[in-house]
Amino acid sequence: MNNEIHSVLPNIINHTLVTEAQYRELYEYSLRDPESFWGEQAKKYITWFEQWEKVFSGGFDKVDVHWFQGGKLNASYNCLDRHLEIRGDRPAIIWEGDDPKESEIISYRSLHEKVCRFANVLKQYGIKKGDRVCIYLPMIPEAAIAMLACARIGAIHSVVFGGFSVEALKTRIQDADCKMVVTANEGVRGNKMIPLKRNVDAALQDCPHVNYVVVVRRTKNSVSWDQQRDIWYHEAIARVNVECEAEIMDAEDPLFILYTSGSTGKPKGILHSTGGYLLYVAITHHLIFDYHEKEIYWCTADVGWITGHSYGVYGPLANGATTLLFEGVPNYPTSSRFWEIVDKHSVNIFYTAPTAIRALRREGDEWVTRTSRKSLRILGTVGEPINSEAWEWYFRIVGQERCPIVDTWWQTETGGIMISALPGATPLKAGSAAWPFFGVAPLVVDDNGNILPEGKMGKLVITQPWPGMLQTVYKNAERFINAYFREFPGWYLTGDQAYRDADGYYWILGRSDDVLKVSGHRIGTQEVESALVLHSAVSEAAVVAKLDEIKGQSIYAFVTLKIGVHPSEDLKKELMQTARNSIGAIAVPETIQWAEGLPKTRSGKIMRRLLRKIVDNDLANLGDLSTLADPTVVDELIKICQKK
Ligand code: 7RM
Repeated sequence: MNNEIHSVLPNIINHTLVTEAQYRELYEYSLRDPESFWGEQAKKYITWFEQWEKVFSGGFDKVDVHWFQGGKLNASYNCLDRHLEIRGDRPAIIWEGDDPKESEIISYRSLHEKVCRFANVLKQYGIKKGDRVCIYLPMIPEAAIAMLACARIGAIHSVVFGGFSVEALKTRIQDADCKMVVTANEGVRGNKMIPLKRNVDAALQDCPHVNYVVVVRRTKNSVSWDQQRDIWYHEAIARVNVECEAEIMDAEDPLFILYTSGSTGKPKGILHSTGGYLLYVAITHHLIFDYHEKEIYWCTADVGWITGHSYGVYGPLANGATTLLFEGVPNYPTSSRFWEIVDKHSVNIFYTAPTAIRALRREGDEWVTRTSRKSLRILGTVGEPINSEAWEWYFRIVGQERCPIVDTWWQTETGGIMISALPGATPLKAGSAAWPFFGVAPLVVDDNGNILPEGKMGKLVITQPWPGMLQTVYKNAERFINAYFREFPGWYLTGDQAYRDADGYYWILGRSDDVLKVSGHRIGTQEVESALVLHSAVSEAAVVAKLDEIKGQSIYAFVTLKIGVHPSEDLKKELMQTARNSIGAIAVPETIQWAEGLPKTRSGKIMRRLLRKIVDNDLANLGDLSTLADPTVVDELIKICQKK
């Protein structure tokens, strides 16, 4: 992808926390003696009620990893209480509403009080340590408050992105067996209303274990109400005490579940721990964003994704930072919105996704250059590879060639950033995520697990445990092993393709499995296929990625209709609606291609590899066709795809 660019950008700032030489020394130490390294960091970054007995034990061979066993702490205490004395009046959250006229600043003291109150509400309605609470909220302070309130009493939150459909919400509530849902009457994004409460009502028809629904009143519009089950957030918090002691949690007690797509089956409930996770997001937030006291930090990700969890809420708050939460979208009211917010709140560190950068670049420089952005110091990206045009634009136009860019590679499963530059310590190469973070041991291997030389593309694996890693797949230990440790026993399989260059920089090229990244959103091809075949007209569907200039990838669906069904534009629309209903707007195929037949192996497996090549018009590299059950299918598909 970007392998032609090898220009190393000299450092434009100094990382005052770590230098390049220190990075190298510390990195080597962190791998040689992880116990000492992580033990020291755990003392530095986290306030423990009781110290651990062992920093870590077990390993990837038996997949029996434990971090900080015996240690006691509370994530909400670390994000709130311990900051009160030194920075109680400093802003913890700056909230910027969808409407530019709406914003709010919440101090650490005030956030602490709000969290304690809501924690008492949770208790009042029967939520106990270990219970699961579903949070289906827009980007409003109550999302962070609800997360921290769960953490405070030891309940496990499962945040579901507000853009997910009724069906997707339902299956997530059921899988985690949630006892409560926290939602809003409506969400507001780009001046459009999102019927969150209505979706919850519909989902709960099939969720008998949910006893209560707490509803934040975000808009004035009324919603239907179940007197026995529904509770207004503002009424409930007014009725309870402001004091709520933080529960003493084990380092290995789960903090949250977050569902993410895999290459097969339904989304997986990724389970994260309290101690290891919090330490990992705190240290990475501090060092990778070079965070300094009193700086304003903004991560644009929704709390419904891991980036919102780790770098919108837990990482920054654990470090006593000011984190900005934005309810809206980059192009409302205009395409200047991001940069207007940067100026309005004097944002110093800005972290977003390549897809947003590309979309804004297309709108023209004028939207950016009319703003000052002088407060900006560091820029970050995450979610997918960043192409060189987008990188250059971000660097030159947004950052005025003053701000280093940290291209951060990581996953829902890794908890925090795994490969990234340390701004000012790592010379930058546009398009490369650069070097592994402390304690992270990546390797690029071929399909047989042979270590590949520099410059050779292969599968990216991680060979040593790190504190932020997932504990398991919720209630599915077998799937945990199969998805991450089966292909190469002893190593964690990332599912990404990458290579390492001669300077030790990692270049992440995309997924090596059937997972898509559409506008940075992770979607399993099989999920979309399962959605499409729900339609009575569909016999079979195969979904692949098509390169997209803005979204990175778009969903391209090959659909075989049942005998006697006639293809039509209306039917295409129905199928798109089926995907929307079953998953959400992010899963709607950009293209639906009718196909008489799909290329299959003789054992009946769809050869998506071939479909990808056909979609990308890479016909010279179709590869071995001898395993095809019916080779004429391929010729037929090439013909119809080329007609477009
Ligand atoms: C944080 C997040 C994970 C997948 C991962 C990659 C891709 C993420 C980068 C990237 C290239 C990056 N979690 N990915 N960051 N690819 N460069 N800097 O996105 O679970 O939703 O997705 O995202 O394929 O495996 S995620």
